Amino acid sequence: MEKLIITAAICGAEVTKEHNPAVPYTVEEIAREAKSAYDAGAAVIHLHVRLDDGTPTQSKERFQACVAAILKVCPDVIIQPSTGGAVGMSDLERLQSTELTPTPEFATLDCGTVNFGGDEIFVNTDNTIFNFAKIMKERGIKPELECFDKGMIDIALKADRKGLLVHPLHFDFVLGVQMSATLRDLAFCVGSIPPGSTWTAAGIGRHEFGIAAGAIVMGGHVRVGFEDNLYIEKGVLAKSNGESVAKVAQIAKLLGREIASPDEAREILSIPKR
Ligand code: KMH
Ligand code: ZN
Repeated sequence: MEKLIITAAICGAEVTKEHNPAVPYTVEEIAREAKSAYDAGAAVIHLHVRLDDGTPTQSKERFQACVAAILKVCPDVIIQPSTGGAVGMSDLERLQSTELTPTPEFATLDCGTVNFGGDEIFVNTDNTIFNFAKIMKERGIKPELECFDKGMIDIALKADRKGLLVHPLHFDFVLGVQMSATLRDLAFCVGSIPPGSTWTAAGIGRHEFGIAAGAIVMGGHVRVGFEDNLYIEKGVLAKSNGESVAKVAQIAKLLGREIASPDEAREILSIPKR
């Protein structure tokens, strides 16, 4: 089986130090968490950034500073900035992460509107999605097609039919926000994507490691990290993102799947090395 790409979602936009004191806010903390994940086997860092007080931001300058700090300690890692940002941000605000220098090689593209808990709605209209896809294609950024529900795969395929995506496609199935975190749902998602596509699965909260194990066995890739789950086991907070990545690497080892380096991940994802 193909080597396993581990993505570490080290920060997110919703979790805070009140939830887990190791959640990074400052540039230094973000670099520390990225390095802990990289050292444990992460090839990709899914990146949100914050102001020093923890407020989520899509500021280009803040992204630029965090990317530079991460690359200093993880020189070959793939950085995947979020274009989702936080609930309520405008499209223009969110798109700042596609305007970095050098241009990111990878970024998320959220493929639909999601109920984000309580009264929160993460809005992605068709026009937003198609516009983001167009901009990412023009800038040569590989999109990770984030699907929080099964119908979002169909929206991604609509963008594909419009010629807005470059093959092979890469999907991230996020299970446990809107669609249930079951292997039945994951299998449906995997069976719904074009042949030759690659995919990652992210299980939210207590589903993180079960979904990771399922994805490892099914030949997909895995995302873990504080954005998705703050715990290493029931009732025990993870000390770092590295601890969560190391647990996935251990599961992969037990199941006989090797871990991909960043360059191997580029090859698997068809991301040209710059
Ligand atoms: N923070 C969520 C509202 C992404 O990174 O593209 C959106 C999110 C998805 O995390
Ligand atoms: Zn995210």
